[in-house]
Amino acid sequence: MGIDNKDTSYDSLYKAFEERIELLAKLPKMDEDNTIEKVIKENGFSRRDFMQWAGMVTAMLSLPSTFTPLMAEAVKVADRLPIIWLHMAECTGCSESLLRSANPSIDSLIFDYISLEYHETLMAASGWQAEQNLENAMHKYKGRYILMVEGGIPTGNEGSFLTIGADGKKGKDIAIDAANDAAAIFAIGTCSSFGGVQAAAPNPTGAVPLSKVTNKTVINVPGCPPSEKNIVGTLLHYLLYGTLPALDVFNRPKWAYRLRIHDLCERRGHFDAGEFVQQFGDAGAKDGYCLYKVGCKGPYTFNNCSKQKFNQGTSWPVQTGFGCMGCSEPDFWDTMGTINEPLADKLYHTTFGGLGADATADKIGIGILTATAVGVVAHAAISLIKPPKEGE
Ligand code: FSX
Ligand code: SF4
Ligand code: F3S
Repeated sequence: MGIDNKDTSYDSLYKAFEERIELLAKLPKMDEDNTIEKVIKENGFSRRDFMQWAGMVTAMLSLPSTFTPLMAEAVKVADRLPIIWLHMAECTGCSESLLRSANPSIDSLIFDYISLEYHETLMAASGWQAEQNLENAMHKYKGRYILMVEGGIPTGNEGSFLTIGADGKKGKDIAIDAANDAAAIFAIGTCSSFGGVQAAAPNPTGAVPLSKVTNKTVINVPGCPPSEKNIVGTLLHYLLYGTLPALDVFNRPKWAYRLRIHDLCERRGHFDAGEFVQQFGDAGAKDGYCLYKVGCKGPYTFNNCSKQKFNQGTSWPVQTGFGCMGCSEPDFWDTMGTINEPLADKLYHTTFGGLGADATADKIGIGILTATAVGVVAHAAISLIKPPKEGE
């Protein structure tokens, strides 16, 4: 954002956000009878809960707490932005994780409130009517809608592995058309961001990331699935700034994917002290030791799970006692396995082409290296493949 002087720039940023909210408020409300207050109240949340949530999102986006009331205002006008959500090749876990929890979080309620003009899992329409709805939404909100795509795009056999509707329209063509007229494009989940499970070797359908079929900028929000916070945060960031966020080398928003899982992990003290779970169920596992030796890929994975967690902050993979699988990294199905073994033990076909951690595999196993050295090596491997992108 080019912030030189903190106080002044926050003042001007605050003003810019206010102007943006005012502008959005002038756009037509999609459903006159709906208000965010109503949605929140009907689902058993108080205004206080809502403001606490707004404070949390404000902090997550690295904004000062004085921006909290503005965040709450921004949510109110979030229903002015029409959203088209496409499903390609995937498991629908991204939608499910966001929308189908037994106790909906405020994050998922935001999706009840915003204008999801087209979402195959949620809409009542089917068949011809559904296809018509998509065409209508793309036409009516041309250049103004946000496109969210879940799933990899099969391109093999000219894209015929994924066809939708009675006309057999190819998923690839639908995604390209929808991207052409979108104001902003978000790839939701690892499949859409990087290809995901269907792009894993031998990738029989030729599945590719969304960014490979459109020339427009795609913001990747990976994770299999991504947390509801990262999806909603990406939307609110766009809503407030009106521009795309600062991105890392894989086009992931830096505010969410800047740090490694390992950096803020609650078991990090045990890693540094050389205290590892050697096998599931052992004494170390009961004491919450580090899961590196039973396969945790936290040192190689950039995401905010260890801070933001899932299911309203209830838990996250490592807290449950199972290591991170690296699900927000490109090609993690092929490169981060075997799941229950350290990456360092893999001697072939690895993310880093045998660099860094791999070279030390046997040494870690027989305890020659200290835990700190493991950290240094892991870090070195990451630095080799992920040079930071300059500029915000
Ligand atoms: Fe992929 Fe989303 Fe994994 Fe599933 O659909 S990111 S397979 S959780 O749900 O795209
Ligand atoms: Fe946490 Fe995994 Fe790092 Fe251990 S290796 S500290 S469990 S992220
Ligand atoms: Fe995925 Fe690892 Fe987070 S497996 S959900 S990036 S802890």
